[in-house]
Amino acid sequence: MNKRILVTAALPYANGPLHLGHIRSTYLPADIYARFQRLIGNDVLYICATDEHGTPIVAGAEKEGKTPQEFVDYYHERDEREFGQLGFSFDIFHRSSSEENKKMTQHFFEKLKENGHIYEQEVAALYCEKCRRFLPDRFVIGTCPNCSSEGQYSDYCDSCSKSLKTGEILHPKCITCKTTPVTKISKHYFFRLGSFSAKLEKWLTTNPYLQKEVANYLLNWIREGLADWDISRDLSWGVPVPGEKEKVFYVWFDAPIEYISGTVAHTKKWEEYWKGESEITHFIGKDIIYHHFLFWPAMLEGTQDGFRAPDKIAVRGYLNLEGKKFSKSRGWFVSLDDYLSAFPADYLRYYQTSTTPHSVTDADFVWKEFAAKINNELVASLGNLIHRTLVLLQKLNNSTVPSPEGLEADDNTLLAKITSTKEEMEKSMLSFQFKDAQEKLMALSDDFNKYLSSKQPWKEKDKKKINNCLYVCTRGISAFAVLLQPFLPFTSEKLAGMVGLGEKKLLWKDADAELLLPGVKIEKFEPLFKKIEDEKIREMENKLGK
Ligand code: B3M
Ligand code: ZN
Repeated sequence: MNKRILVTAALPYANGPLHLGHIRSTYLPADIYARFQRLIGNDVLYICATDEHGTPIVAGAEKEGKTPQEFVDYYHERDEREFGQLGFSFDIFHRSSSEENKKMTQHFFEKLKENGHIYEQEVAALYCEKCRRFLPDRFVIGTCPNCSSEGQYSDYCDSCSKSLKTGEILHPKCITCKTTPVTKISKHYFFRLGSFSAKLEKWLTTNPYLQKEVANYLLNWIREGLADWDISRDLSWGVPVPGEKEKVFYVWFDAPIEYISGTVAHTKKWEEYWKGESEITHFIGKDIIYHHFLFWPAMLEGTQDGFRAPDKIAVRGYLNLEGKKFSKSRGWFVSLDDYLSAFPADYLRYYQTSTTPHSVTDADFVWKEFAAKINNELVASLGNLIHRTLVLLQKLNNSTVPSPEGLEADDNTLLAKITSTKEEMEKSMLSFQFKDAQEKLMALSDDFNKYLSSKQPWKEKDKKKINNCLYVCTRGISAFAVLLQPFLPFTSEKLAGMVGLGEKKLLWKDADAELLLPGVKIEKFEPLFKKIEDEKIREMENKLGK
């Protein structure tokens, strides 16, 4: 039976270039999952978009002398292109500033208000009389009360790495005109998150798919008491609050709603995915747990409009770069652009998956490790196996897939191994254990290499034995063309094309079937992977910190 599966990946802020950390925690695992679900025949939608509101975007645009619209247009287009180059198979890559999202966000607000989950309260906020506007944290600089460092944002000191509360900063100034702001009262809208505590606690303790380590963390927060959320901002860029002038929703209010709005923009049947029988799965990094496990389910439930809390949320940890935090300002950074101009997308996919278990543990991106993984595993095992097989087929059987005849025990054992690998991988994939699944795939490649080395068909005199060995190896090739798809889509496409399976719709269940029929000719082929040279790695290492 076909299941409906909705997959989302956290929306990247349209305020800077994507880097390798984003890929590992979110977009790659979500893509592997979406591709796999399609391969097993499910009805999948993979939704993503740029997150285009919020003060960092307004601040970023001002700094570059652009309008917020121009600023987000640039990053939306750039993110979409780079994600495409990495093979991310979104059904739609939408935008949180869209008409659909404006409508849906306002609808959520109206429903939540109607149901008594929103209240108004006056708040004291900093206001610049010269610029005639309220100043969000990012628009106020001053002296850090902890380390006396000057020119710090009012919410965070970059020099002592401490978060600051509103009003704590000393000698506050407007970032634009350097005037000292005044305090002014402003009406804000609050969402009663606290009143959802019991419901959220129940959901966290009974949903079997949530990671235990994450759920426990959240239960502690709930027990400490959840504060209500101020969901409005005095700003002109964002989704307007109905009935208000110069007030928009807080970016974290409209951003998750865009998961729905993107679906609306993609299909008229959006309600089947969000309200009907379906599996709603979010992929996120661990820094946004609070928003997705508390705020978002409460918003969904609070509408009483047929929405429900997500079914699954896969959370992953951060990525460091050569032992240190990514930092664009310090040049300790590898943008996607830098990566893609040096190496194939599939190499990154392979390496990142190999360092990412289904947990919140952090990982380190190390150029030398990256090269070793590619060279020792993709090149030396899988690439070598496929190339050796095709060369032997050419030399020993006129490039033609032979007919098997009287297969022996070791031949059959290996064929059975394809089936068991497929089944075990499937279990891992369904439980988000993509690293394990990829390792199983590579173990199969190692088994094939061992088989080929012990069979030595190039030395064999018995034509029947040669044919059987070549036949078994071609079964391996077609299996890899299928099983590689979620992980290395470009490679699997190339491989399928090379062996004449390019036109065929390959399904997961057929991985252990005889896809390459005896008599089929495979004449044109080339190595799937290229060895990474030390020189190239040194070049990448030398770019860091500059
Ligand atoms: N734009 C990015 C982040 O904090 C943020 C995610 C929104 S998901 C609805 O990683
Ligand atoms: Zn000002």
